[in-house]
Amino acid sequence: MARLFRYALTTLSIAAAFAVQARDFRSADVHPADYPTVEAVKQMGKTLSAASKGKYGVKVYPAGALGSERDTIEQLKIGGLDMMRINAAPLNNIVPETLAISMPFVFRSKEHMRKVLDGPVGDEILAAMAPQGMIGLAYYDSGARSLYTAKKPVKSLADVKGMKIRVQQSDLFVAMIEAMGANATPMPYGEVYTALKTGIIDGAENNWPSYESSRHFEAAKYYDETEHSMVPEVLVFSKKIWDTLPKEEQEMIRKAAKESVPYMRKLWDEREVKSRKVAEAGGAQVVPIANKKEFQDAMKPVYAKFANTPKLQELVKKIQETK
Ligand code: GTR
Repeated sequence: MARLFRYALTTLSIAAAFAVQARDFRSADVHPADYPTVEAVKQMGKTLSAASKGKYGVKVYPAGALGSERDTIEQLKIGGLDMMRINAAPLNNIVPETLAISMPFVFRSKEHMRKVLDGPVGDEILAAMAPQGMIGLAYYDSGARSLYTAKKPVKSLADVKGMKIRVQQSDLFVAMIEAMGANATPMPYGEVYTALKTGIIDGAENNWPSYESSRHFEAAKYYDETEHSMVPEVLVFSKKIWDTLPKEEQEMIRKAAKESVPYMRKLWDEREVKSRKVAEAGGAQVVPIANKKEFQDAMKPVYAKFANTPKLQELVKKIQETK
């Protein structure tokens, strides 16, 4: 009898183990399925699934299926969305610390940027998201953003004057573009292609992979190499949902996110080269900027206005001092 009872118990616990439902965290991205950010989050899901023995995974909703970046911030804050991979710029107005890594020309190179993000400044900014209901997990690369324009190339600061340029939904980016003498038009990413095609805007600004994958190069053929910002991507988890998970599982998620970073960087480096080729083959013309310094000098009022607290000034200084 006792043996029978034990047998029944074992069978039950095996059944219970199998009954553990795999849960996929839903993650939003505005980029298409083959974009490095999307691929990297999928990779993170695989790592997480292995680490949690199938309890958790990640399902990415690409191509803006869950809305604009601003929409997904709102959903994530209330726990209607588990995760999002977004750019740091749309977080600028909500988490002021993100301004430091979004400032024009603050990073000297890709290596400098990676070093800062992998170090204490990067960690501090991720941690600053928590009071806003967001758990910053990791950063991904986003290369350098340059202007691209439809009707005429930009060779110098004077050429930007009076142009209507789309920017992300960030007051800092509005100020940056206005400091170049243009009129800034904030607008969700998904609306830019049509706005360029119909002439509502004269141009926009982004990195090579976005310029190519969004096909913006078809509507704005001059890629003007201003390289004015290297604002990175961030992987963010909903604090509302995070707080319901045990500590070991939170750590598992964080670890899986961090582990996807080198993979993403590899994909990114390859994609930057490939995207440039595709865009150029499709008619894009690279416009070199002979005097980048005049663009950098024009950003002084932007620093004065946005690096406007001791905290932000300290973060910017730490970034600049990172060797
Ligand atoms: C891209 C970035 C997106 C989005 C987009 C934009 O570089 O990866 O997350 O912010 O720029 O300009 O809206």
